Amino acid sequence: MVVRAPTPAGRSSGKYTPPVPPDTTATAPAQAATASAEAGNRLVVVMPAYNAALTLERTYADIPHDLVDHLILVDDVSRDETVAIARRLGLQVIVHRQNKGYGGNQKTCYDAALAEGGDVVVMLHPDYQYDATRIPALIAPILEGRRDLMLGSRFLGDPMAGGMPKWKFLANRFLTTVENLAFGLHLSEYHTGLRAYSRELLETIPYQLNSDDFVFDQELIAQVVAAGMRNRIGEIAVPTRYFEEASSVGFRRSVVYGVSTLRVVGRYLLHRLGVRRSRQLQTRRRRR
Ligand SMILES: Nc1nc2c(ncn2[C@@H]2O[C@H](COP(=O)(O)OP(=O)(O)O)[C@@H](O)[C@H]2O)c(=O)[nH]1
Ligand SMILES: [Mg+2]
Repeated sequence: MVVRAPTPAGRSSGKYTPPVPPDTTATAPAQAATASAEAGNRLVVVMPAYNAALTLERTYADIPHDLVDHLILVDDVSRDETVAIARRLGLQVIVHRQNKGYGGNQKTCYDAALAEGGDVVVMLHPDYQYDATRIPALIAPILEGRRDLMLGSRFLGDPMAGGMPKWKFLANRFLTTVENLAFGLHLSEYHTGLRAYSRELLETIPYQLNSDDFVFDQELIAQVVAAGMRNRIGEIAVPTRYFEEASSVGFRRSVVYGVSTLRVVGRYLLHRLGVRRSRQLQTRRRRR
């Protein structure tokens, strides 16, 4: 069921976009974001939500609304007031009939963002864990045409200072090392809940074939690498906060996630070596 809330006045679609001269100089992130937004790039923010009532308003308040054209929240059958709060805030709200999981939720998010004409799509967890005021810096390299996937990294800063438990820190370091070796990348982490994508990337990658569970995020990065877009991935530092509502994934689920991530790496390597081709790792269409 798709429910569209009215768009609050003064924001979003239909705004006048004055012509701007071509930008030939390197710009600060906020300036670059503003200039490109004025040049007609449509920024859509998606929030995959599950029981986010206690944190949604705070997350929403930190979003740089002057840059954002459209906001979508996909609710995965929350048992709290997430949907009512999202509607009150004026978001487009899509409600799953059944709980599909974190990956299934993101599939709906990206389908909806593309249908809404997003040129740049930001995925933000609505649990107030990631500093949403960093969105301008996150999207700047995409708007400038230098990147197609941007990750907001906790590990370029000090995640333990933000309260990340030590065992999560160590597990993240281990998985990141394995993934970097397999994918030929030098990322500081792969497991963040603040990301930005270009439209071209979302149209190239068959994300619909991915898992409905948390490992969706890792499969997507494997797909980007397999599509030959390794050098189109970038990252910036994003401060994070750890508190009860921001972190529901416990030890058992994390172990399942870790094993699933290693399986993704294995599948990628077999595909690369031509031992077992994976349809999931083939592109939906040729890149421009
Ligand atoms: N769709 C769906 N999303 C979930 C579920 N459990 C957690 N999430 C979402 O997944 C994201 C990451 O979970 P979270 O508990 O914050 O993980 P952590 O911050 O890495 O410990 C959050 O935005 C949650 O709302 C679930 O069962 N289904
Ligand atoms: Mg979280």
